[in-house]
Amino acid sequence: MLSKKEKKLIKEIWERLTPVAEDIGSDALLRMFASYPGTKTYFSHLDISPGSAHLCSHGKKIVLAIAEGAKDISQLTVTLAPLQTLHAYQLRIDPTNFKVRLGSGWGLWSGSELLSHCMLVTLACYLGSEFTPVAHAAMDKFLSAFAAVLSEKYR
Ligand code: HNI
Repeated sequence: MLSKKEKKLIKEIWERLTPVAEDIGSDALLRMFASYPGTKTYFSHLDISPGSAHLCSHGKKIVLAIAEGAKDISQLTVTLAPLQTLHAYQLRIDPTNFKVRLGSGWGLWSGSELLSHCMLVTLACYLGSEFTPVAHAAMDKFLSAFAAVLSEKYR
């Protein structure tokens, strides 16, 4: 659960990042493709090389969707309903498709969690010391909730 203060912080961070949505989104995507190559298979119809038009426009869409969700976190399931349907039914992004190493054992992370994780790293790089432990913890919770909603409908 996010406190009122955390929700405010998250909203402010994403508002601040909206003008650089393209940079943030494409950086997070490139990190996901590099660290978890299996995720690239969903994008075989697009040119996802660094700096490409597809990568930039897709990166921007992702960040704007996250920023929109951050405006009213209590309404996340409502705001994300169309994206949930798209990812679960049309794109069929399998939430258990990606096996990654977690600590000493193998764990299963959903695709959206992978992207959330990469997004955290991107934010840390971009925001530097502004990305305080408090902001990090709040963002982690928010992105996990976001990812959970996106993959919830997959059967
Ligand atoms: Ni995702 C399309 C947001 C995770 C694969 N995705 C979108 C769109 C948004 C979006 C916004 C554009 C919808 C539209 O055009 O109407 N995706 C997000 C967010 C996350 C996420 C916020 C995670 C937090 N998507 C993922 C993951 C994968 C993924 C993990 C696959 C590994 N998404 C796609 C694909 C498309 C897509 C594929 C369609 C791309 C296209 O343009 O054809």
